[in-house]
Amino acid sequence: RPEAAKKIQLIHAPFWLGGGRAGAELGPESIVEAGMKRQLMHMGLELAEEIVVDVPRLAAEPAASGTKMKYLAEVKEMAGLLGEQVHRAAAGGRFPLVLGGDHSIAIGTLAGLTGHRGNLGLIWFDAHGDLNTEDTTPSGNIHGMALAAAIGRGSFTLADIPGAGPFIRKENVVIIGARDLDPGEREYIRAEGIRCFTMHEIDRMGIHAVMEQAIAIAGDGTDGVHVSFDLDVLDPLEACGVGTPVPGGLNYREAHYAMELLAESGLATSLELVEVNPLLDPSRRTSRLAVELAASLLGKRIL
Ligand code: Z70
Ligand code: MN
Ligand code: MN
Ligand code: MN
Repeated sequence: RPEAAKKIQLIHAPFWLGGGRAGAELGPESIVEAGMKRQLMHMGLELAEEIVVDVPRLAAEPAASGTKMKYLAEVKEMAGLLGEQVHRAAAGGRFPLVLGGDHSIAIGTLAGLTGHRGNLGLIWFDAHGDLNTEDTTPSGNIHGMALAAAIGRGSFTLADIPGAGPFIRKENVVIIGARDLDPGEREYIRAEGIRCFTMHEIDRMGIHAVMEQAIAIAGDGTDGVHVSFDLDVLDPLEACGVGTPVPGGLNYREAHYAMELLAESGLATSLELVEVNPLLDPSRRTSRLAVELAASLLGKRIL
């Protein structure tokens, strides 16, 4: 079992411009209202004073920015500000727990984490690949390019964010739960041998074997592992409050079991929960799920 209880640093990243659909900026508040702090304290975890990053919240559609990437200037600003806070938390020995926001916030989280750790592993739970570039994106939405930026693919990468460290090595990246990949993403995953456990692999191997391999890949020679959790990896029947629902995702038990295995491994050094859009889920069930999944990753057990 992992060592002493960690001190958790909650960081709100109320940003929606990377997903192009308003409502994701309400995710952090919604997740806290669903009981995140209560739950973590109940588990005996220490909480640092939470941080709300002052990200750009409104923007006119970019005029003549000369790029297909929507709101690029705002994404860069957000990533710089978020990265600073994440770096400070990690350097201070706290466990960064970042609440999004659309998935473009991962660019900020990873800028901060790589600024502190030179060799980070990355587990990317997502229905999507988020491996598009300016040239392959079908939408222009930067949340669909966040993983590409992290590994240095494309014209906009982690290197464009002040304070970022080295790119994440492709060899230490794992995608879990993919079921909606664009042609350019599929081609790249095949050509580069990116480890991608699609829903097909999860059905074939079971979530236990998938997670064992994922933990081995992300942990191989790395000095920390970041878990980037897009709630749309879950089946929309379990979590409807996401911007881009895709049928056939992880069920409640698979997702929890995956988090429990990560807790047992003691490997995860940071977590982010993204793409919660409470406007699409008046029941707030998706936000409650986010709380429960974080709790499981941080060591909550049934017995
Ligand atoms: C599509 C694109 C995406 C999240 C949707 C969708 C990407 N591949 N990512 N929702 N989290 O526009 O690039
Ligand atoms: Mn995503
Ligand atoms: Mn540092
Ligand atoms: Mn997604």
